[in-house]
Amino acid sequence: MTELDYIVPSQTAEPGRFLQQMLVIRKFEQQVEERYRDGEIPGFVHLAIGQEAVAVGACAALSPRDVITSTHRSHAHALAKGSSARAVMAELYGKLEGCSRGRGGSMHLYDVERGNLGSSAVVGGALGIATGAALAFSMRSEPRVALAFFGDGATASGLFHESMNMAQLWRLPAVFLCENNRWAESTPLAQHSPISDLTQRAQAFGMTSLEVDGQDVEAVYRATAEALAHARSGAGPVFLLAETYRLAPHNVGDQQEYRDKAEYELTRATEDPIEKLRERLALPDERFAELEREAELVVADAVEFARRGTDPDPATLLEDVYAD
Ligand SMILES: Cc1ncc(C[n+]2csc(CCOP(=O)(O)OP(=O)(O)O)c2C)c(N)n1
Ligand SMILES: [Mg+2]
Repeated sequence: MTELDYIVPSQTAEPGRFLQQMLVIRKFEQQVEERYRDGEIPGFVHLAIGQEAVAVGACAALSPRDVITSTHRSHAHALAKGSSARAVMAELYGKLEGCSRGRGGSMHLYDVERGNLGSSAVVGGALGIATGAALAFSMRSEPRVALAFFGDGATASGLFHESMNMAQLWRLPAVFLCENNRWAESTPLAQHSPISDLTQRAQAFGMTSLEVDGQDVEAVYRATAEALAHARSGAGPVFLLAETYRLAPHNVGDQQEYRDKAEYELTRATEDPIEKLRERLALPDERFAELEREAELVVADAVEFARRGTDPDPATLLEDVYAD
């Protein structure tokens, strides 16, 4: 077993593999929370606990040359797309060995080699990048698709509407994957969106839409495969709505005073995608505990790697900075 054995997407719908990947991501994020609270990780940290099935199911359906863009809640996407736990952890620690060479931190994970065109701290900010990539694939007649992950809150941003409009107009090979966790920071969906059915956002552009239970990793895999096939065939982009739950605060340190505590605890108890798959597979407790231990080893190795990493030289701060 190596760290890469765990992280590289399987390109198959093998549920045992999905479980391993989701466990690595969960343990990774739990460890990040601890390291952050201990002051080892700078900046802000947003965890995707509860949303692992979306990242894992979607990325498993992608072909290796397909690309993704991500958000401020980016660790799960990067790991599911194939970045190693070491490279992502080192990035969170701001080290040269990190996937963005220590310049990005938690909200700016890039790994172009593995098709991750980057995450953005600007809500909706990466949608234009995914649309641009899809335009490039279309102009070069390459059979590739760009998949953008974004949240329900991002559907209120201008760039979302521009990107959807252009992608549909030019029939671009793009998948717009909206992770509807029903919150934009402390604002519930009903207070930031005039419509509760977000597929209506796609209807406004005449775009095909699909809906999926984002807590069911196998369903996410199948729905993404369908969306990708549509986009790859030249039939145009797809808006894929994954209904999911943020089973954690918005960011580490958020007290969630805006959230009903009883409802939150109930959702945590009933909507955990890892527990759901574990039950469906009827996995014996010993086997599950073994998988948990293996995932913890991958993460412990990543933390040690990050701690041993190199601090970037401040004199290089302005290298690779482009401004128009
Ligand atoms: C343009 C912009 N406006 C506001 C913010 C502050 N902000 C950070 S995350 C967030 C909520 C985003 O909600 P959503 O898109 O649903 O993603 P989620 O946090 O639920 O994953 C906001 C408003 C920002 N980063 N960028
Ligand atoms: Mg949200």
